[in-house]
Amino acid sequence: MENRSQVTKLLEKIEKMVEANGGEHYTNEMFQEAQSRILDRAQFWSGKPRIVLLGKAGSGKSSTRKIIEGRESSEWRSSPYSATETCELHEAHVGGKSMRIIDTPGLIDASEEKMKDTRKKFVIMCDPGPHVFLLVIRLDTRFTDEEKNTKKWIQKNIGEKALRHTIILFTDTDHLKDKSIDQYIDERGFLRSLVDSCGGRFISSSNQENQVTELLEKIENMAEGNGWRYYTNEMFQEIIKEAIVYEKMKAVVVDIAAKAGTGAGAGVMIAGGVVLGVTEMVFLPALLIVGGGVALASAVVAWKLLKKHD
Ligand SMILES: Nc1nc2c(ncn2[C@@H]2O[C@H](COP(=O)(O)OP(=O)(O)O)[C@@H](O)[C@H]2O)c(=O)[nH]1
Ligand SMILES: [Mg+2]
Repeated sequence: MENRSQVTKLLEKIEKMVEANGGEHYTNEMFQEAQSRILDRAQFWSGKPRIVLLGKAGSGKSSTRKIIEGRESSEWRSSPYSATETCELHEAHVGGKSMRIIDTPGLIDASEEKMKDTRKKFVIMCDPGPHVFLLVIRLDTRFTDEEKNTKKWIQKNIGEKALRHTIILFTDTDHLKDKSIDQYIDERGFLRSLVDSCGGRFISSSNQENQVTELLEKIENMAEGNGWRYYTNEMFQEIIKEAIVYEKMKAVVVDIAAKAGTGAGAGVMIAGGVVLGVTEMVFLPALLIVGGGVALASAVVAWKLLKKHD
């Protein structure tokens, strides 16, 4: 403090702040609340939250992932385009925060069959459920009907409440020219409605310096609003359950194949059939008791059953 006028200014500021806070002062309870929020946030990040990238092929999902990972500068045009063929699980660490990112091929514009296959893969990768859907939308396009129906698509194929876990990221914002992003959204009913359904959460890739910081903040605030819970629904749980059963069955079949001929295989298979409680497996023990040779044959039958789940 250099002089008394500074002291006066400080006192004025304090007065204003106290007034703005409705005359409340900082209590021990407020301190504890702030402490527990800090703790919740730290716990959230140490659990490596799972983030799924959604959007059309070429919308900028992989570029976004690389920017979060700190692997790519924002010089878009310099990087050659290579389409992501399947779901990929990546880990990113930013300023002491860790997260898992599931990069996906275009889902919204894929055929029903491809979409279901990709959905199964990303659901398994983010077992027991994702915390965030990062929906990447490129502005440099004439929006197709599929894109205009993104909201409905998410509700139908991911689930009604998935929008509560969704943040939109707009890429290729040079396309805005003189418009603000808000103007651009307002001029397009489907974007306005989508953004509103996502609780107004969106960021734009034009803010390149702060894009990641802004994203992390948005993720944190949204997760807090969702009670730090990840998203799941019956369909997700069913997919995960099937995958777990599949893995167990595979382990049993491999074990049987290895032990065939010793007689030990039959025991394992029976135990496996009972433990798993898989209806398709019920008839297998009968075949197995006969002996090693048959055990191997039935392992092949089981293997074929497994293949059906692929
Ligand atoms: N101009 C511009 N190009 C972008 C932007 N984001 C991605 N790209 C480019 O668009 C192409 C497709 O991006 P990519 O991230 O692979 O799309 P993905 O198929 O959704 O993973 C690449 O050539 C990127 O360099 C952006 O915000 N602005
Ligand atoms: Mg990609």
